[in-house]
Amino acid sequence: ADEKTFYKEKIKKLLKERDAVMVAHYYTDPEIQALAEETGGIVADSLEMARFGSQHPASTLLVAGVRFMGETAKILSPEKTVLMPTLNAECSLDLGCPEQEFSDFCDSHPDRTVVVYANTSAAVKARADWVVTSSIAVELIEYLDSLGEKIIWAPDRHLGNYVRKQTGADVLCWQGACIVHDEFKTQALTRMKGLYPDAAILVHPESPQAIVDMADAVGSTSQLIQAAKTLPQKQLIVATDRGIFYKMQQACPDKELFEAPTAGEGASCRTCAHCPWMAMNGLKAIAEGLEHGGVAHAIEVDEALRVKSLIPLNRMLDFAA
Ligand code: CIZ
Ligand code: SF4
Repeated sequence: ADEKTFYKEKIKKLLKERDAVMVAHYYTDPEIQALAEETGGIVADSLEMARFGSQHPASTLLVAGVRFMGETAKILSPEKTVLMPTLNAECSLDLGCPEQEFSDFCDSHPDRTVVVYANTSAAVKARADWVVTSSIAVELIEYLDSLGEKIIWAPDRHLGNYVRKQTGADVLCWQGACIVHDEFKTQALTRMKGLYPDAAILVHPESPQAIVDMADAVGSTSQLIQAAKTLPQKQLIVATDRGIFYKMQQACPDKELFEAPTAGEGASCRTCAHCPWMAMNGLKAIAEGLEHGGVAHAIEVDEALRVKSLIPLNRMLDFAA
């Protein structure tokens, strides 16, 4: 506890000295989210993180999340210093969609509009017509479908399938997956629902289709927090990273939240509903990032690439506005 207090105080001091503000994702650990709130920063999904960071007057952004979130912040705010606790916080969706292979895939379907999830590298964004987050995915694909466009969707196949089903659009999916959401298991979820028959099931659409099919509410992180508030049920089984419980419990303190099960009987669970890369954003790493900056912590994006990736990102922000 003393060590935690030490680092929290140090972070508060460094944030002031550096004219920095914390931008944290819902999936970071509760104490990180609490610190972001306490110091005037924000806890949000990747769309809101991007917007908040670009509009905030601070000259330095400390992004507690994974690398693509830091990159997005830098693309939108090149004049700002963007620091991360570690540059090794990856994302299986980003890793599973390498630039060259993706570009070749797009080249072989030149008639399709390229829509990529925010969980991608700057290089993959630069190849896209649109960037999208899960909070606006269905609306955007509906809109593109109404224009008669055929879609390439990358990288998350579950979210792509979900969007296809919701909109009826012609969607060709890249076959990526989130290692956290991919682990939710239907048999175990059915058993859990048996234990809590009155509970509502809330599901992020990066989860497998069979899990989505069991849901009372499907949505992005911010949409799930909203659903938790508005659904009448007092017990909620939640299939997304358990980091979200911090803000969800704040939003509905009277409700009981359960983690959806991540492994079938006998199977071992690799991630247990918590992203190992999000978990790298600890207090010590944040303090070090703010203190040292430099190549180990500062996000840089090549200027030509930045300008290219800014186009589909701005389309997303304009569409979502
Ligand atoms: O799974 C993720 O990393 C999410 C939900 C990102 C986001 O859009 O906030
Ligand atoms: Fe990527 Fe999944 Fe981690 Fe989100 S939770 S950063 S999608 S690996």
